[in-house]
Amino acid sequence: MRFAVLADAHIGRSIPLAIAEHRRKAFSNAFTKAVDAIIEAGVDYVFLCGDLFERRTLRPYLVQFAHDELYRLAKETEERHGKQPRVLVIRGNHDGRPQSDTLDYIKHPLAEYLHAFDDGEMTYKDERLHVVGLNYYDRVDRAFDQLVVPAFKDATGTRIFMLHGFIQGYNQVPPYDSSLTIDQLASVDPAFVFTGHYHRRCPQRRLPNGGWVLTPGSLEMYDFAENPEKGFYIVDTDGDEPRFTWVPIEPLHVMKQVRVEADRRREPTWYRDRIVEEVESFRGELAKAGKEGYLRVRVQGNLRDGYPGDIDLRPVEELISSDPLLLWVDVDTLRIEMPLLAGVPERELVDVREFFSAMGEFAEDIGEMHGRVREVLEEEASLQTGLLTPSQRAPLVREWVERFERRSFREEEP
Ligand SMILES: [Mn+2]
Repeated sequence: MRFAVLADAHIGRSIPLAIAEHRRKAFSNAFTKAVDAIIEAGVDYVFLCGDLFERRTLRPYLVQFAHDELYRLAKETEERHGKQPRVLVIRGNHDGRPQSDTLDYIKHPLAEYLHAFDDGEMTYKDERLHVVGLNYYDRVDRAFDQLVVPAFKDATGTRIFMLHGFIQGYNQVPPYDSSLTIDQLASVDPAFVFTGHYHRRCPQRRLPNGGWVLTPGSLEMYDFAENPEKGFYIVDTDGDEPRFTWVPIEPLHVMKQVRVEADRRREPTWYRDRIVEEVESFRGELAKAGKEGYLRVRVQGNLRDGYPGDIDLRPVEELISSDPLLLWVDVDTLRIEMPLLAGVPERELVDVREFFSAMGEFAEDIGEMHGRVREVLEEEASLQTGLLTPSQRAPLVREWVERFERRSFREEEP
Protein backbone atom coordinates (compact mmCIF):
# COMPACT_ATOMS: atom_id res chain seq x y z
CA MET A 1 0.00 0.00 0.00
CA ARG A 2 1.01 3.59 -0.57
CA PHE A 3 -0.08 6.42 1.72
CA ALA A 4 0.10 10.21 1.52
CA VAL A 5 0.28 11.77 4.98
CA LEU A 6 -0.33 15.47 5.29
CA ALA A 7 -1.69 17.98 7.77
CA ASP A 8 -2.37 21.61 8.51
CA ALA A 9 -3.11 22.87 5.01
CA HIS A 10 -4.85 25.90 6.59
CA ILE A 11 -6.60 26.80 3.35
CA GLY A 12 -7.81 30.40 3.59
CA ARG A 13 -5.26 31.62 6.11
CA SER A 14 -4.93 35.39 5.74
CA ILE A 15 -2.65 36.35 8.65
CA PRO A 16 -0.90 38.84 8.60
CA LEU A 17 -3.93 40.74 7.37
CA ALA A 18 -1.79 43.43 5.72
CA ILE A 19 -0.90 40.83 3.08
CA ALA A 20 -4.05 38.72 3.29
CA GLU A 21 -4.36 38.06 -0.45
CA HIS A 22 -0.75 36.91 -0.73
CA ARG A 23 -1.22 34.61 2.24
CA ARG A 24 -4.42 33.03 0.95
CA LYS A 25 -2.70 32.46 -2.37
CA ALA A 26 0.28 30.81 -0.66
CA PHE A 27 -1.85 28.26 1.21
CA SER A 28 -3.99 27.42 -1.82
CA ASN A 29 -0.83 27.06 -3.88
CA ALA A 30 0.70 24.65 -1.36
CA PHE A 31 -2.41 22.49 -1.34
CA THR A 32 -2.48 22.34 -5.15
CA LYS A 33 1.19 21.33 -5.21
CA ALA A 34 0.51 18.61 -2.65
CA VAL A 35 -2.41 17.29 -4.70
CA ASP A 36 -0.25 17.30 -7.86
CA ALA A 37 2.45 15.27 -6.10
CA ILE A 38 -0.08 12.84 -4.59
CA ILE A 39 -1.60 12.22 -8.02
CA GLU A 40 1.89 11.65 -9.38
CA ALA A 41 2.67 9.14 -6.63
CA GLY A 42 -0.53 7.15 -7.15
CA VAL A 43 -1.53 6.43 -3.57
CA ASP A 44 -4.16 4.13 -2.06
CA TYR A 45 -4.93 6.33 0.94
CA VAL A 46 -4.58 9.99 1.81
CA PHE A 47 -4.50 10.93 5.50
CA LEU A 48 -5.43 14.57 6.15
CA CYS A 49 -4.59 15.07 9.81
CA GLY A 50 -6.63 18.17 10.64
CA ASP A 51 -6.74 21.90 9.93
CA LEU A 52 -7.56 21.46 6.29
CA PHE A 53 -9.14 24.91 6.63
CA GLU A 54 -8.01 27.98 8.51
CA ARG A 55 -11.38 28.74 10.05
CA ARG A 56 -14.96 27.74 10.21
CA THR A 57 -16.21 30.68 8.13
CA LEU A 58 -14.46 30.95 4.82
CA ARG A 59 -14.99 32.59 1.49
CA PRO A 60 -17.15 30.24 -0.58
CA TYR A 61 -14.62 30.05 -3.42
CA LEU A 62 -12.07 28.53 -1.02
CA VAL A 63 -14.46 25.81 0.08
CA GLN A 64 -15.17 25.12 -3.57
CA PHE A 65 -11.44 25.08 -4.24
CA ALA A 66 -10.75 22.43 -1.56
CA HIS A 67 -13.66 20.34 -2.74
CA ASP A 68 -12.50 20.53 -6.38
CA GLU A 69 -8.90 19.70 -5.54
CA LEU A 70 -9.92 16.56 -3.63
CA TYR A 71 -12.16 15.54 -6.51
CA ARG A 72 -9.27 16.07 -8.93
CA LEU A 73 -7.03 13.95 -6.70
CA ALA A 74 -9.47 11.04 -6.77
CA LYS A 75 -10.32 11.31 -10.45
CA GLU A 76 -6.80 11.69 -11.81
CA THR A 77 -5.38 8.99 -9.55
CA GLU A 78 -7.93 6.62 -10.99
CA GLU A 79 -7.23 7.72 -14.56
CA ARG A 80 -3.48 7.49 -14.28
CA HIS A 81 -2.98 4.61 -11.87
CA GLY A 82 -6.20 2.65 -12.20
CA LYS A 83 -6.96 2.73 -8.48
CA GLN A 84 -9.49 4.52 -6.36
CA PRO A 85 -7.82 6.38 -3.53
CA ARG A 86 -9.49 6.92 -0.20
CA VAL A 87 -9.16 10.31 1.47
CA LEU A 88 -9.51 10.17 5.26
CA VAL A 89 -9.86 13.45 7.09
CA ILE A 90 -10.15 14.48 10.73
CA ARG A 91 -11.19 17.82 12.17
CA GLY A 92 -8.50 20.13 13.54
CA ASN A 93 -8.99 22.99 15.96
CA HIS A 94 -9.26 25.40 13.03
CA ASP A 95 -11.93 23.38 11.25
CA GLY A 96 -14.74 24.34 13.62
CA ARG A 97 -16.54 22.43 16.34
CA PRO A 98 -18.62 19.26 16.33
CA GLN A 99 -21.88 21.09 15.59
CA SER A 100 -20.46 23.51 13.02
CA ASP A 101 -17.78 21.76 11.11
CA THR A 102 -16.13 23.21 8.00
CA LEU A 103 -15.59 19.67 6.78
CA ASP A 104 -19.34 19.45 6.20
CA TYR A 105 -18.81 21.67 3.17
CA ILE A 106 -16.53 19.22 1.41
CA LYS A 107 -18.69 16.19 2.14
CA HIS A 108 -20.85 15.22 -0.76
CA PRO A 109 -23.11 12.19 -1.16
CA LEU A 110 -21.37 11.32 -4.43
CA ALA A 111 -17.87 11.84 -3.05
CA GLU A 112 -17.28 8.19 -2.19
CA TYR A 113 -13.54 8.76 -2.07
CA LEU A 114 -13.91 10.97 1.00
CA HIS A 115 -14.31 9.83 4.58
CA ALA A 116 -14.59 12.57 7.22
CA PHE A 117 -14.56 11.14 10.72
CA ASP A 118 -17.39 12.31 12.89
CA ASP A 119 -17.53 12.41 16.64
CA GLY A 120 -19.92 9.50 17.02
CA GLU A 121 -18.17 7.04 14.73
CA MET A 122 -14.41 7.21 15.04
CA THR A 123 -13.52 4.10 13.14
CA TYR A 124 -13.01 3.62 9.43
CA LYS A 125 -12.74 0.00 8.37
CA ASP A 126 -12.18 -1.73 5.07
CA GLU A 127 -10.57 -5.01 3.96
CA ARG A 128 -7.07 -3.65 4.62
CA LEU A 129 -7.22 -0.96 7.30
CA HIS A 130 -8.64 -0.24 10.73
CA VAL A 131 -8.29 3.53 11.15
CA VAL A 132 -9.28 5.40 14.30
CA GLY A 133 -9.63 9.12 13.60
CA LEU A 134 -9.74 11.40 16.62
CA ASN A 135 -11.07 14.88 15.87
CA TYR A 136 -9.58 17.75 17.84
CA TYR A 137 -10.24 17.87 21.58
CA ASP A 138 -8.80 20.35 24.08
CA ARG A 139 -7.89 17.43 26.35
CA VAL A 140 -6.39 14.93 23.98
CA ASP A 141 -5.19 12.74 26.88
CA ARG A 142 -8.73 12.30 28.20
CA ALA A 143 -10.18 11.74 24.71
CA PHE A 144 -7.56 9.07 24.13
CA ASP A 145 -8.61 7.00 27.16
CA GLN A 146 -12.33 7.44 26.62
CA LEU A 147 -12.59 7.17 22.84
CA VAL A 148 -9.44 5.83 21.22
CA VAL A 149 -8.61 2.86 23.43
CA PRO A 150 -12.09 1.29 23.02
CA ALA A 151 -12.09 2.02 19.26
CA PHE A 152 -9.01 -0.19 18.78
CA LYS A 153 -10.54 -3.13 20.62
CA ASP A 154 -10.82 -6.22 18.40
CA ALA A 155 -9.34 -4.37 15.42
CA THR A 156 -8.29 -6.40 12.41
CA GLY A 157 -6.13 -5.22 9.51
CA THR A 158 -3.45 -2.55 9.63
CA ARG A 159 -4.07 -0.43 12.70
CA ILE A 160 -3.75 3.31 12.12
CA PHE A 161 -4.40 6.16 14.51
CA MET A 162 -4.95 9.69 13.17
CA LEU A 163 -5.04 12.64 15.52
CA HIS A 164 -4.76 16.39 15.67
CA GLY A 165 -2.71 16.87 18.83
CA PHE A 166 0.77 16.95 20.30
CA ILE A 167 3.00 13.97 21.13
CA GLN A 168 5.26 14.43 24.15
CA GLY A 169 8.86 13.48 23.46
CA TYR A 170 8.34 13.68 19.70
CA ASN A 171 6.89 17.16 19.07
CA GLN A 172 8.07 20.13 21.10
CA VAL A 173 4.94 20.55 23.19
CA PRO A 174 4.19 24.10 24.39
CA PRO A 175 3.94 24.34 28.19
CA TYR A 176 0.48 23.58 29.62
CA ASP A 177 -0.80 22.08 26.36
CA SER A 178 -2.44 18.70 26.49
CA SER A 179 -0.51 15.90 24.79
CA LEU A 180 -0.13 12.15 24.46
CA THR A 181 2.99 10.18 25.27
CA ILE A 182 4.85 7.73 23.08
CA ASP A 183 3.90 4.97 25.56
CA GLN A 184 0.21 5.85 25.33
CA LEU A 185 0.39 5.57 21.55
CA ALA A 186 2.14 2.21 21.78
CA SER A 187 -0.51 0.93 24.19
CA VAL A 188 -3.10 0.60 21.38
CA ASP A 189 -0.52 -1.25 19.27
CA PRO A 190 -0.79 0.83 16.09
CA ALA A 191 1.19 0.15 12.93
CA PHE A 192 1.11 3.90 12.23
CA VAL A 193 0.20 7.07 14.08
CA PHE A 194 -0.25 10.10 11.81
CA THR A 195 -0.57 13.47 13.50
CA GLY A 196 -1.36 17.10 12.73
CA HIS A 197 -1.41 20.25 14.90
CA TYR A 198 2.37 20.46 15.27
CA HIS A 199 3.55 22.59 12.35
CA ARG A 200 7.15 21.49 12.11
CA ARG A 201 8.13 18.40 10.19
CA CYS A 202 9.26 15.51 12.42
CA PRO A 203 11.01 12.48 10.92
CA GLN A 204 9.35 9.11 11.49
CA ARG A 205 10.01 7.55 14.90
CA ARG A 206 9.62 3.94 15.91
CA LEU A 207 7.24 3.25 18.81
CA PRO A 208 7.97 0.72 21.58
CA ASN A 209 5.39 -1.68 20.06
CA GLY A 210 7.20 -1.64 16.70
CA GLY A 211 4.81 0.81 14.99
CA TRP A 212 5.65 4.28 13.72
CA VAL A 213 4.65 7.85 14.53
CA LEU A 214 4.86 10.57 11.89
CA THR A 215 4.18 14.33 11.91
CA PRO A 216 4.48 15.98 8.48
CA GLY A 217 3.95 19.58 9.75
CA SER A 218 2.10 22.34 7.94
CA LEU A 219 2.10 22.63 4.15
CA GLU A 220 3.06 26.30 4.14
CA MET A 221 4.76 28.80 6.42
CA TYR A 222 2.13 29.31 9.07
CA ASP A 223 4.03 32.02 10.88
CA PHE A 224 7.22 34.04 11.00
CA ALA A 225 10.16 32.38 12.76
CA GLU A 226 9.10 29.00 11.37
CA ASN A 227 11.41 26.66 9.56
CA PRO A 228 10.67 26.90 5.81
CA GLU A 229 11.00 23.12 5.44
CA LYS A 230 7.43 22.35 4.33
CA GLY A 231 5.84 19.38 2.62
CA PHE A 232 4.35 15.97 3.36
CA TYR A 233 5.19 12.25 3.44
CA ILE A 234 4.61 9.33 1.14
CA VAL A 235 4.69 6.01 3.02
CA ASP A 236 5.14 2.66 1.29
CA THR A 237 4.15 -0.33 3.37
CA ASP A 238 5.16 -3.17 1.04
CA GLY A 239 8.40 -4.86 2.03
CA ASP A 240 9.76 -5.77 5.44
CA GLU A 241 9.94 -2.21 6.71
CA PRO A 242 7.85 0.78 5.65
CA ARG A 243 9.60 3.39 3.53
CA PHE A 244 9.06 7.08 4.32
CA THR A 245 9.64 9.61 1.56
CA TRP A 246 9.58 13.32 2.25
CA VAL A 247 7.99 15.40 -0.52
CA PRO A 248 9.10 19.02 -0.12
CA ILE A 249 6.82 21.91 -1.07
CA GLU A 250 8.65 25.14 -1.51
CA PRO A 251 6.89 28.03 0.26
CA LEU A 252 5.49 30.53 -2.24
CA HIS A 253 7.12 33.51 -0.54
CA VAL A 254 10.18 34.07 1.59
CA MET A 255 8.90 34.74 5.09
CA LYS A 256 11.49 35.66 7.63
CA GLN A 257 11.95 37.16 11.06
CA VAL A 258 15.11 38.97 12.17
CA ARG A 259 16.18 40.80 15.30
CA VAL A 260 17.73 44.20 15.83
CA GLU A 261 19.16 44.37 19.32
CA ALA A 262 21.00 47.30 20.91
CA ASP A 263 24.01 46.52 23.12
CA ARG A 264 23.50 49.82 25.00
CA ARG A 265 21.38 52.97 24.89
CA ARG A 266 21.11 54.12 21.31
CA GLU A 267 19.68 57.04 19.37
CA PRO A 268 16.55 56.56 17.23
CA THR A 269 18.77 57.06 14.15
CA TRP A 270 20.93 54.07 15.18
CA TYR A 271 17.84 51.86 15.27
CA ARG A 272 16.64 53.25 11.96
CA ASP A 273 19.99 52.46 10.29
CA ARG A 274 20.09 48.87 11.64
CA ILE A 275 16.51 48.25 10.53
CA VAL A 276 17.23 49.58 7.04
CA GLU A 277 20.34 47.35 6.89
CA GLU A 278 18.24 44.29 7.71
CA VAL A 279 15.68 45.22 5.05
CA GLU A 280 18.45 45.74 2.50
CA SER A 281 19.99 42.39 3.29
CA PHE A 282 16.56 40.73 2.99
CA ARG A 283 16.10 42.39 -0.43
CA GLY A 284 19.35 40.73 -1.44
CA GLU A 285 17.95 37.34 -0.41
CA LEU A 286 14.76 37.94 -2.39
CA ALA A 287 16.69 38.96 -5.50
CA LYS A 288 18.87 35.86 -5.21
CA ALA A 289 15.86 33.56 -4.73
CA GLY A 290 13.84 35.42 -7.37
CA LYS A 291 10.89 35.32 -4.99
CA GLU A 292 8.57 37.75 -3.29
CA GLY A 293 8.70 37.92 0.45
CA TYR A 294 7.91 39.60 3.71
CA LEU A 295 10.03 40.40 6.71
CA ARG A 296 9.36 40.97 10.38
CA VAL A 297 11.98 42.98 12.27
CA ARG A 298 11.85 42.58 16.04
CA VAL A 299 13.57 45.52 17.66
CA GLN A 300 14.86 45.34 21.21
CA GLY A 301 16.96 47.66 23.38
CA ASN A 302 17.07 51.01 25.14
CA LEU A 303 16.57 54.43 23.60
CA ARG A 304 19.02 57.18 24.51
CA ASP A 305 16.40 59.81 23.80
CA GLY A 306 13.02 60.26 22.22
CA TYR A 307 10.32 57.66 21.63
CA PRO A 308 9.97 54.52 19.53
CA GLY A 309 7.87 56.71 17.22
CA ASP A 310 10.97 58.81 16.54
CA ILE A 311 12.58 55.90 14.71
CA ASP A 312 12.04 57.08 11.18
CA LEU A 313 10.69 54.21 9.10
CA ARG A 314 10.09 56.19 5.93
CA PRO A 315 13.21 54.69 4.26
CA VAL A 316 11.65 51.23 4.83
CA GLU A 317 8.37 52.34 3.29
CA GLU A 318 10.25 53.71 0.30
CA LEU A 319 11.99 50.36 -0.18
CA ILE A 320 8.66 48.54 -0.04
CA SER A 321 7.11 50.78 -2.66
CA SER A 322 10.16 50.67 -4.94
CA ASP A 323 10.96 46.94 -4.77
CA PRO A 324 8.24 44.69 -6.22
CA LEU A 325 9.72 41.62 -4.51
CA LEU A 326 9.43 43.19 -1.08
CA LEU A 327 5.76 42.72 -0.25
CA TRP A 328 5.74 43.87 3.34
CA VAL A 329 7.96 44.70 6.32
CA ASP A 330 6.60 44.64 9.83
CA VAL A 331 8.77 46.51 12.33
CA ASP A 332 7.90 45.50 15.87
CA THR A 333 9.18 48.09 18.37
CA LEU A 334 7.24 46.85 21.40
CA ARG A 335 10.44 45.69 23.11
CA ILE A 336 12.12 49.09 23.05
CA GLU A 337 12.68 50.70 26.45
CA MET A 338 12.33 54.45 26.62
CA PRO A 339 14.91 56.73 28.24
CA LEU A 340 14.55 57.35 31.98
CA LEU A 341 13.47 60.97 31.64
CA ALA A 342 11.14 60.41 28.76
CA GLY A 343 8.26 60.21 31.20
CA VAL A 344 8.10 63.98 31.74
CA PRO A 345 7.41 65.55 28.37
CA GLU A 346 4.31 67.20 29.73
CA ARG A 347 6.46 69.75 31.56
CA GLU A 348 6.52 71.76 28.35
CA LEU A 349 2.83 71.44 27.90
CA VAL A 350 1.86 73.45 30.96
CA ASP A 351 2.58 77.13 31.23
CA VAL A 352 3.15 77.56 34.94
CA ARG A 353 2.34 81.27 35.00
CA GLU A 354 -0.93 80.67 33.25
CA PHE A 355 -1.74 77.72 35.47
CA PHE A 356 -1.45 79.91 38.59
CA SER A 357 -2.94 83.00 37.01
CA ALA A 358 -5.75 83.07 39.60
CA MET A 359 -3.08 84.14 42.10
CA GLY A 360 -2.64 87.42 40.33
CA GLU A 361 0.84 88.96 40.26
CA PHE A 362 2.26 86.16 42.38
CA ALA A 363 1.87 83.86 39.39
CA GLU A 364 4.88 85.68 37.97
CA ASP A 365 6.92 84.79 41.09
CA ILE A 366 5.85 81.16 40.84
CA GLY A 367 6.84 81.05 37.19
CA GLU A 368 10.26 82.48 37.96
CA MET A 369 10.90 80.10 40.83
CA HIS A 370 9.74 77.14 38.81
CA GLY A 371 12.21 78.03 36.07
CA ARG A 372 15.07 78.49 38.57
CA VAL A 373 14.42 75.19 40.32
CA ARG A 374 14.36 73.39 37.01
CA GLU A 375 17.66 74.92 35.99
CA VAL A 376 19.31 73.91 39.23
CA LEU A 377 17.88 70.41 39.01
CA GLU A 378 19.22 69.99 35.50
CA GLU A 379 22.69 71.21 36.46
CA GLU A 380 23.18 69.82 39.92
CA ALA A 381 20.73 67.02 40.65
CA SER A 382 22.12 63.64 41.59
CA LEU A 383 22.25 61.23 38.63
CA GLN A 384 21.08 58.41 40.88
CA THR A 385 18.15 60.02 42.64
CA GLY A 386 17.34 63.04 40.48
CA LEU A 387 17.28 65.13 43.69
CA LEU A 388 19.27 68.03 45.19
CA THR A 389 21.28 67.72 48.36
CA PRO A 390 19.99 69.75 51.39
CA SER A 391 22.75 72.36 50.93
CA GLN A 392 21.87 72.80 47.25
CA ARG A 393 18.23 73.08 48.15
CA ALA A 394 18.61 75.56 51.03
CA PRO A 395 19.08 78.81 49.02
CA LEU A 396 16.03 77.96 46.90
CA VAL A 397 13.89 77.36 49.95
CA ARG A 398 15.09 80.63 51.46
CA GLU A 399 14.17 82.55 48.34
CA TRP A 400 10.72 80.94 48.21
CA VAL A 401 10.02 82.02 51.78
CA GLU A 402 11.16 85.57 51.07
CA ARG A 403 8.88 85.83 48.05
CA PHE A 404 5.95 84.54 50.08
CA GLU A 405 6.63 86.98 52.88
CA ARG A 406 6.68 89.95 50.53
CA ARG A 407 3.07 89.29 49.64
CA SER A 408 -0.08 88.91 51.61
CA PHE A 409 -2.70 86.54 50.28
CA ARG A 410 -5.71 87.97 52.02
CA GLU A 411 -8.37 88.88 49.57
CA GLU A 412 -8.56 92.57 48.95
CA GLU A 413 -11.59 94.27 50.42
CA PRO A 414 -14.19 95.11 47.83
MN1 LIG B 1 -2.76 23.88 12.62
